[in-house]
Amino acid sequence: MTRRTNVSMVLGIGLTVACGIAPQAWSAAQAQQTGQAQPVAPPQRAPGVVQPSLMFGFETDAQGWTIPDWAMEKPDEYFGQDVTVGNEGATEGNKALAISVVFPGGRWGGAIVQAEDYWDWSPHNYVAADITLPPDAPAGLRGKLILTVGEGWEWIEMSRSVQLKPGGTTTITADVAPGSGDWKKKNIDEEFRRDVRKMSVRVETNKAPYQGKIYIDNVRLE
Ligand SMILES: [Ca+2]
Repeated sequence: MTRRTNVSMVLGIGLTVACGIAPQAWSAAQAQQTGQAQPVAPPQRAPGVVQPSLMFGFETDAQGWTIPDWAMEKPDEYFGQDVTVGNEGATEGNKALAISVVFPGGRWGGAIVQAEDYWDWSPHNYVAADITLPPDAPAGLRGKLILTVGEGWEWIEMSRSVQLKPGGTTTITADVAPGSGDWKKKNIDEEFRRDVRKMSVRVETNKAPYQGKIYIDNVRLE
């Protein structure tokens, strides 16, 4: 929620950068008085007012989201069983994607689902998804977004994972603008968000056992 509020603020900086060096960054560099410090460029925001865009609401079906074959072939690491759509866990409309998982506990385990397409996210600065857990889910489950981008189909994970709340909804948001530090890749450029080919959600457990559902809804660009 705070991110949304911040967008107009950073937008202002982004527009200034388009005309030269941001005044804030320039004066900060001058304050160094060393003559060596370079102004740090803030992430370059999409110009104008960004209209949020719903990518996946799962109101009719799974919209192409599946467990990838490679994960099904690693039953000792990935414990997602199947993907369905139902009335539980919706944060947009009435339905959500539901992943059935059987985490054995005692060691790392993951469940991953993905969709594949060719997306140009240039008009947007953030990608977000709501993850909802039933009340009987254990504490300690974490989630992150993973993208596959560009001609080389490069797999790029978020640089952090987000703790998921049992019995509640957690929104995972990642910055996709050039200069973003939210990904395990340095020097995120404009091409990153211009050529996105897969989007995945991975939920992980370190030790907690869990047999039940994980819900995903309202996958969107902001
Ligand atoms: Ca929905």
